[in-house]
Amino acid sequence: MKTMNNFSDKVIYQIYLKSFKDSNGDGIGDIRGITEQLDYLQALGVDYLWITPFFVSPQNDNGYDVADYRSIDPIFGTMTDLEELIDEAKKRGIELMLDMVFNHTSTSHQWFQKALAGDEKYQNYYIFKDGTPDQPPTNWESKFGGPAWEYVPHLKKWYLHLFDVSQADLNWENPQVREELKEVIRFWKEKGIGGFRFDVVNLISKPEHFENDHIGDGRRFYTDGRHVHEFLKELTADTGLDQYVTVGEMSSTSLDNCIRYSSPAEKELSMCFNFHHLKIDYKDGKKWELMEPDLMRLKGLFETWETGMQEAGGWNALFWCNHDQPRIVSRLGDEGRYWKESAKMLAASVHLMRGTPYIYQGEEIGMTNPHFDDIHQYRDVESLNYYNILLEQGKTSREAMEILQARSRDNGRTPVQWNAGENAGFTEGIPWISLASNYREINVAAQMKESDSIWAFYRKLIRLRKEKPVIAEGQIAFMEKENENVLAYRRILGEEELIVFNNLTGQTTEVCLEDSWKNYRILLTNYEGEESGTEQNLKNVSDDRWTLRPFETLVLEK
Ligand code: TEU
Ligand code: CA
Repeated sequence: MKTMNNFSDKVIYQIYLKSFKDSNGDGIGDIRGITEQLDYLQALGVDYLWITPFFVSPQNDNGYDVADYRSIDPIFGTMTDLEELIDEAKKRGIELMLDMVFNHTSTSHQWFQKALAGDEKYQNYYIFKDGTPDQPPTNWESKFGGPAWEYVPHLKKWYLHLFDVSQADLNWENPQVREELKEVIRFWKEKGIGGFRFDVVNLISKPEHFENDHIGDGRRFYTDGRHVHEFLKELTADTGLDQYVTVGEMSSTSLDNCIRYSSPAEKELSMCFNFHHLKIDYKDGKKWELMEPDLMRLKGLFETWETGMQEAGGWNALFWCNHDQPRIVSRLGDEGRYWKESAKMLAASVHLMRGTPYIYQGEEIGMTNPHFDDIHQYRDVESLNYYNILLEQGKTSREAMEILQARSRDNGRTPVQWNAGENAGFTEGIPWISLASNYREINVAAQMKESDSIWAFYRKLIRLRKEKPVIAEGQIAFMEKENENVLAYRRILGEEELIVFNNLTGQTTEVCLEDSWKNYRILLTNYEGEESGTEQNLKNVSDDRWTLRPFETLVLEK
């Protein structure tokens, strides 16, 4: 039986396979590359590796366009390589979590190919609508830009694609589709996979009637759709997924729905990703318009989601970074003077909350955005589409480039910087995407040598979660609510208590101290040379105010 305690002290590490480690010199990260680095991951202390899709795919969306759910794309290796990885990982106490892209398949998938050939059974696997070329069924937009429908002249039908034109949405209303997908889960369970991530799984249930959206891009008609909870319950019950760690990626979702997706009593999923906290620098909610981060909004969202999930028994996935996001140190931290402090502060601020922390490859060494300044350096289909859309909207190429430098998904996809050698030790060939040029300073080898590196700090946070039940299971309550500069909360479990302050800014700032806290010990700070001073406390402080330094994290323990 799944209980929250089975995974509350676990930490999950995300591997974007293409950019993690290349073992054979073709410039593309691969499964054997992960196996080579298992000792590194064990030293860091993570429990699960979420690996982005390695299934056979045309790679139009780097593997999120799956053409065969049961086979490994040869560019990433073989089934034998994967079996070896599973075994070697288990030896180190690490489980694999696979990425199930079940909202859509590649149009190269044989189901779609049969549909195109006229087979009605397989047309019912997708969302085809009769029509004429001049009139798409609705005015919905693809999340990668342009219309969400594509016309197939010889069928006289349109098909729905919420993402790229080569990613056709599956018809979950068709029970045969649901059975096919359950078989995929059973197949990977047999191989010894320990968990699953479900890509945009809150988009799987489309409406009964398709209508135009006059106020948005169509998402309100299919997000957290009418049968999504039933479908997830059925998938979980019929494949025994409640015994596994599962996480759903929830696009533009709501708290109420995420409570249902993740409450143990509902038996849907273990936890949810939501992205509201990563839109606090979107001007008017638009990803492709820049704005300074709204820190009050960030704090408000954390409070709403943390306390809302806690009250109703839901569970959050905690994260800043993934393969779709720019690097957090470049976004909310400081790439210069306070690079190290800000990277550590950002780490502490989410790792000490209630939920399961995710670390995205390279985050643990403070990797930054690459600041590509030539469109030819970009690889991502979304970035390339939007570059053109921005130009069409009248932006200059320089303005469009500035936006990509801040917002492109490729910012998080540059190769992991392993060492100061050629190509940062990622490949002996030509990397499929350029490296960030700072790899001689920022790399794993350098960080592992240094006792108070960002890497060492992440390792400490992972260890603390395992040592201190108050981190894994404690209640959370937010403090300093009116203070724009500081994200602060307390964690409580029985007699155990933590007080956590994070200065989100590059300036000094003050927080309120309660008298009793002055006897608490300092569990953690992120300033050089002070992290091991655990017997210190604030006893001699006479004031009820305390000054935090730029990007300082201060954690007091009762
Ligand atoms: O992403 C879903 C998603 O909606 C966003 O992350 C999206 O890429 C971004 O907001 C667009 O601005 C998932 C995967 O994580 C992503 O890599 C895939 O491209 C996408 O689904 C389609 O499978
Ligand atoms: Ca390779």
